[in-house]
Amino acid sequence: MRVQTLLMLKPDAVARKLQKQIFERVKNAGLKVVRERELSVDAESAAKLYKVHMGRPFYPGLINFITSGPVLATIVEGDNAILTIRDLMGNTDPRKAAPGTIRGDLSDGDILTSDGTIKNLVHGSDSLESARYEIPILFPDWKA
Ligand code: 3AN
Repeated sequence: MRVQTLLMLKPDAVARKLQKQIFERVKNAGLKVVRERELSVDAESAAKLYKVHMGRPFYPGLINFITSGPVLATIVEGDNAILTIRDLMGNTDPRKAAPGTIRGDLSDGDILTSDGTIKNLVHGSDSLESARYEIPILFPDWKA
């Protein structure tokens, strides 16, 4: 099924200028970046985006990290885009991410923020429901 998902390059990926390498992988997986927008995530959007993690020990650090610098928000489209992007990203912890994945190949070893949050380059929606919730937070004019 042709679907759209949110792929967000986090502040570490933007700071390291990994956009081209990541987009190349998206393209090679048969998917297309249909929208892109560099922005600073404000506290309100960050709280919406990470609502499911509220109350977890790493939540404050996660909010700090995601608001610490510009992100590159993208909408990626294609057959099975949600699962394909999740596979491309690799394990949440880059130390456990397989070779061939974005996190496995592109992490530089500097993966923890000063407060212990994992910096892992990218975020991708984990379900159709999450994509429909997350995309309009960063693309307010998006229609499902
Ligand atoms: P993913 O990004 O692989 O979907 P989630 O959604 O479970 O993983 O976690 C969201 C973000 O929260 C992660 N990308 C990471 O930055 C941070 N995070 C998750 N688990 C931990 C943890 N145990 N310790 C520190 N940070 C974490």
